[in-house]
Amino acid sequence: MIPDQVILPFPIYYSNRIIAGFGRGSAELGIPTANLPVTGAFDILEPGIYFGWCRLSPSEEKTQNCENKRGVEFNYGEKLCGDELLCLPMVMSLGWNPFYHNKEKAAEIHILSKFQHDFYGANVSLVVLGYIRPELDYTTKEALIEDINLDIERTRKALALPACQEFKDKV
Ligand code: RBF
Ligand code: MG
Repeated sequence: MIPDQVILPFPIYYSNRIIAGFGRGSAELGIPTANLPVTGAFDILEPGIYFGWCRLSPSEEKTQNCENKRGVEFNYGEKLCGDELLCLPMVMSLGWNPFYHNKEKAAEIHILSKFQHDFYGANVSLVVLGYIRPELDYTTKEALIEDINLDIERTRKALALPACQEFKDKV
């Protein structure tokens, strides 16, 4: 069968605001992710694990931009400070999370950096620079976590290359 999603050329630029996710990243996997609306390029892009750079900033627009079933508190990024506002490395999962059988395509980024507070509603600009692997199903949560840690390692190595450094601060 012909896949219904396409492979796009890198760099892929994307801007939007952070939405509420499934509440599993931090709580269940110990790997926090910031969720993004699946719009524009992410709507048509082939699912998989990607890496690139991202930048967060406080949003002037103080309206919730999504359904918020979990009732998370939106601070619109107003607590972001210091290095949290720099261009930072990120690894992105795009797709249906086969391990969790999601019904909708989700885009979520894990930023390779520590944050003092949540930043639901913050602005995010990012550039996707490369593809790592397809989304996979796993028999255990531990196996998924192990692969995510490998993705993080690969992301660090790839972003250290001059070809990727070139795009730092372009978002
Ligand atoms: N979920 C999957 O079901 N299969 C995967 O292969 C997978 N890979 C991921 C790789 C990275 C780098 C990240 C950040 C997440 C990945 N996830 C994957 C999504 C994970 O299940 C999700 O972040 C949590 O369930 C929280 O929504
Ligand atoms: Mg999340």
